[in-house]
Amino acid sequence: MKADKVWMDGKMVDWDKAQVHICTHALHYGSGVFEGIRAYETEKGTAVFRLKEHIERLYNSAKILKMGIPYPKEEFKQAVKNTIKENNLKSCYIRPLVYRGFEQLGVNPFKCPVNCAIAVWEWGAYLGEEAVKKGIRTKVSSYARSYINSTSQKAKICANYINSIFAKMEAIEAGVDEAILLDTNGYVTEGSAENIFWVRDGAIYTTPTATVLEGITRDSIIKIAQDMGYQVQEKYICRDELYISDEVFFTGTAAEVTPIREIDNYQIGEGKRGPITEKIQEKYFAIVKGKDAKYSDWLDYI
Ligand code: PPE
Repeated sequence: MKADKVWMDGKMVDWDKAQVHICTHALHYGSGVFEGIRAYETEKGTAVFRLKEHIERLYNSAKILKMGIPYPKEEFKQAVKNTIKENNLKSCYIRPLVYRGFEQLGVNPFKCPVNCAIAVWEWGAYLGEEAVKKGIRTKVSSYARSYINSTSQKAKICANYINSIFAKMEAIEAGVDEAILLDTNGYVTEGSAENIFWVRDGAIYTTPTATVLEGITRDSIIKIAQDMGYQVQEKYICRDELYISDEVFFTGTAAEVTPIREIDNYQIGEGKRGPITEKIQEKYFAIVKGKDAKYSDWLDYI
């Protein structure tokens, strides 16, 4: 993983010099917020997918963590596009980070400056090329999604990801690809870094957003599926409903649309990518690559 330049507090810095002080507040306490965005190569050049919504969520995350971002949103959006241009990347993953920097340590963050950075790099299929076509194996985690009053799931806070990291480590050591986390009441929430959808009798379901990240891919998939004529409903379910679903899939900027073929050693449907998942996946990839004019509003050309 490497690119040429990283945008740091308004300046383009060499990749190898994009460093912070060891006493950076966020490094010790996770006091930062971030975004994950993708830009895709299209016939009309590189386009960032739903940049506006991602920047909106970044500013909302910062608001929840009481950090004022010292740039207007338009300027931040332009900085994202400039960073892609500066690195000459046709398609890439984009990681904006807003974090409490170095002034002093101690839990109180208010004395520390708010620093901003944007890194971009080439990142292929999150769970592997095979995963997109064949689906992945998963397990329900023994780690519950952080209790709703212990943190904020609406904010993409760095520290939240320790919950995801525990679940992911457990999944990998159990020999599967990804974890599915339940909430503290036992209801299905999401993957370590993906929202979850399931299909039963031709209808599509996903979890309500109260206890999960308001995924931008999730929102895109709901709209796409409805436009394709499917009914999409939000529903709280227990793990057993996933076991008997016809199809299950993950969505996320990094994971895109990834089919799930196994959960806790239960085969899901035919044990491969399901037909509805495949149709939605095809549509999603066509849209992000600028091949569907109906959704051109979602693309921001650099
Ligand atoms: N839930 C969580 C917990 C999550 O981290 C993500 C994105 C999603 C749902 C899907 O959200 P969206 O990307 O807006 O559709 N996870 C990001 C980070 C992944 C990483 O490993 O880093 C991502 O997909 O970019």
